[in-house]
Amino acid sequence: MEHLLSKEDLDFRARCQAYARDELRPLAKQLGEIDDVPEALRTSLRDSGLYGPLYPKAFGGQGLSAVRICLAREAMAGVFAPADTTYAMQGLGGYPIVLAGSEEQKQRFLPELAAGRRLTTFCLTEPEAGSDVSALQTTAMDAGDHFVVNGRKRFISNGFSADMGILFARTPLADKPNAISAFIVEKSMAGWNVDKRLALMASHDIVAFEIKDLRVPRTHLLGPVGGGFKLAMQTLDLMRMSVGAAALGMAQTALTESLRYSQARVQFGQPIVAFQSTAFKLADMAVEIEAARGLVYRAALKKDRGAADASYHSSIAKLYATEAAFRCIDQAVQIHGGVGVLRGSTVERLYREIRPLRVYEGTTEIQKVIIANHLLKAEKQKRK
Ligand code: COS
Repeated sequence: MEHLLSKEDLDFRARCQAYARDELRPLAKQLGEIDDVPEALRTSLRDSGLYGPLYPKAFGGQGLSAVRICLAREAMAGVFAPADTTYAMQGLGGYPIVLAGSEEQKQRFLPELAAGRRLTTFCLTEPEAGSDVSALQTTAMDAGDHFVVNGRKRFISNGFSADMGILFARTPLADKPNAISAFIVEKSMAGWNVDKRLALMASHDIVAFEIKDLRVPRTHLLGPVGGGFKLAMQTLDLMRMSVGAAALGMAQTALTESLRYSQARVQFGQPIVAFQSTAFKLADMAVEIEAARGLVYRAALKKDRGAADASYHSSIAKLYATEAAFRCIDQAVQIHGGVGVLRGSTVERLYREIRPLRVYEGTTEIQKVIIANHLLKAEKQKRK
């Protein structure tokens, strides 16, 4: 893919890799498995300047770039997954403001987010609305100068540590009873309470919210009433391909570890890499990683060039890269044998860390729905 990236993008990639190697790796060792965003991680990410590509230059960013978001996630995820998650949430919880925010909202929130002075999150999922976003039950009732929100949110990443977030709720209109709207919510608002911290199989700050009579000023309504569903979908269009990039980073670490281990580990009088059954696993991993890299960066380039089918390619990239990374990491565990299932080994940690990526931001099955719908729609247009 190198030839498709600009010199500036390649320089950015080198910066991300150096940051991951020199800053994040020691930090990961120091912090271990975590379920929040400790101050040391907040500060490190803030000082890295890597939030820049998530935001336009006019609001303190370095210019929104899907390619660079992917490069940053790929570099971070293989080294310290919680850093990658925090980064991704800064995108999911910031991009809706970039897309739909008023000038005032943009001026107020985006520079803070771009500089990492505030952490944000994306409050979409509910107990009864996971894959089926349109089944949201949280309501925001119009009370003139404010909305009153009641409901529940679940599986909200960075929900414990975030200072603010984008909340999606039903705003029933006479002609549109199922309308969904988006709001900017802040931790300081009374009624936004963490109900429960959830324990995932791998390091993750993730919570459930109980929302009781949360008063959200009208000035915090994001985009038009009823515009929330499309805004959520457009946000996912950008961020899904970057989940593929994170998977890629994890798979690459699994391959690097497997290359090292299989040359050092001797069984039956020779390094296990001398057995074709091991060498072929390494080859299979390399093929899957290269294929995933191609799909992820093609999707990102399409997004940056404003291609009409960027959403379709984002789903393809997310689906393939997360599934391929899962297969690679599983092979890495097999190559490592007993060490691979030893709690705390790198590949054991990756095995737990990769699994949620096939679920969050749309399961593999939801990506297939989007891909198939795109194919059918394109076919229909051709016939017209
Ligand atoms: N961009 C802009 N508009 C979009 C869109 C997109 N990517 N995807 C859908 N829309 C629009 C459609 O064009 C349609 O508009 P009209 O009503 O004007 O025709 C509307 O939104 C409804 O679309 P659709 O009928 O496809 O909605 P569905 O309820 O069938 O749901 C899926 C579509 C399944 C794709 C959606 O619910 C989804 O992405 N689910 C997964 C959610 C997810 O990723 N959850 C994880 C949360 S974040 S960790």
